[in-house]
Amino acid sequence: VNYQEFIAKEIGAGSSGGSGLKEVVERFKKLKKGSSILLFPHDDPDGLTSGAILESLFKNLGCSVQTVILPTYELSVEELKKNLKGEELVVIADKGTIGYYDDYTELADIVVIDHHPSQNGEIKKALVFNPSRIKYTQTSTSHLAHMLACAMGFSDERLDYWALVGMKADWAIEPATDFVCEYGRSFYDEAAAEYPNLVRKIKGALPTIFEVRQREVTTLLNQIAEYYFVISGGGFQYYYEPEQNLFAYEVLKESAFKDWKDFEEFKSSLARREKASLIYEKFRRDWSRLSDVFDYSAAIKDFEDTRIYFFIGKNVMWMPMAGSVKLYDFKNSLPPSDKITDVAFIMVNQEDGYPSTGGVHFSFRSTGGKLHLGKLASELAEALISKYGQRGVISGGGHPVAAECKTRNSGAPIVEVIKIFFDKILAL
Ligand SMILES: [Mn+2]
Repeated sequence: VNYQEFIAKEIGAGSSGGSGLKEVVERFKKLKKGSSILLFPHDDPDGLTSGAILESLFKNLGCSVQTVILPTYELSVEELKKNLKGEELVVIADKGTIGYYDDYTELADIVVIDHHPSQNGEIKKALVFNPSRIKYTQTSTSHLAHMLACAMGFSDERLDYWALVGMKADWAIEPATDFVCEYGRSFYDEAAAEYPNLVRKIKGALPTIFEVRQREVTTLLNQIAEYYFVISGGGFQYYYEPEQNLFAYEVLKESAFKDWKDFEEFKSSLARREKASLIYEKFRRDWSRLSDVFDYSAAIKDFEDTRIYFFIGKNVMWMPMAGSVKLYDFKNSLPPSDKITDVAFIMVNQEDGYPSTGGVHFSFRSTGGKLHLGKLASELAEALISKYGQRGVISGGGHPVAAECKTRNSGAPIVEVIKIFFDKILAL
């Protein structure tokens, strides 16, 4: 099926067992010129590209859009109330499909566009477009936003490009190794044919943070996705300058799309490129120093087919990305065995500013296998919330092979938090 047919099929599936595309398209079709929208995109590259796509779509419909980018993943009721100025519709993008978002329907019409598995119960009142509501479906929110725009009859090359960057940054596609998630296949095949320079394999370049299965080839799309990952702080607030998430969003929106021939041409075409390259160069310097940070990791347990490794550190910037590289080193050095075929890596960082402005950050990564990391991360968050309260400040969840849990500025003491984690993991 081509992309248009794929979208038509998704709309045809409707609400009974569907992804929700139909209902959200119907709601968006009710928008009029001058309708006002409050948009909350996540502050990682997938969220920011989703935000740029949705903002373009709403502006194309003649609506006025207020976009609010916050450093937290879950949208709290306080932030909603603080920013809501009587807008007709609130759109929450790439910030989870969370049961308590239903409570927000008392304040405004709510649309959730997201690709994460549901957490804290099902959403029943707010409109949701999320194919993972039915069964776990790998994709990115940028792809879902692009589908919505297409279904509304709006598309251009910038939207295609943003969708690709978000998909790459969220690992929904890996052009360097020819991986494409099934749900994104029809879009990707058409986009790859239209923008061959973005996905052509490049040998001899520096491997990006996305080169974890191999280190020999990369693509321009990987380099661009890494660039936006770095200048946005990656949704982890790894900042060299204040509010880099807002800065990255401005760069994304103000830069024109061009059929760049290489990474240098891309960088020199960007809006606000001086500040952006200073941030990127600082990342490059720090990244090159990270190669031995995980040398003191330990295997703590085997769970069915998965060997679980553990690391704890302090002020380790870029931990989840560097850990993803280490994860495949672990997997490649597994002894041949029928039983253990996959590896999980659980990394803990005591963040800069702990305990007043930073907290404890758990990052979970696996190569596959039977351990569902998103479940583990959200169960850990629930255990911590039941002890320390502060839902939304303490949060956790994610995908089967990649998840996060953070205590932020809740003040939860790291020694206690680690103990709660080990009680959980050893009981598996
Ligand atoms: Mn995402």
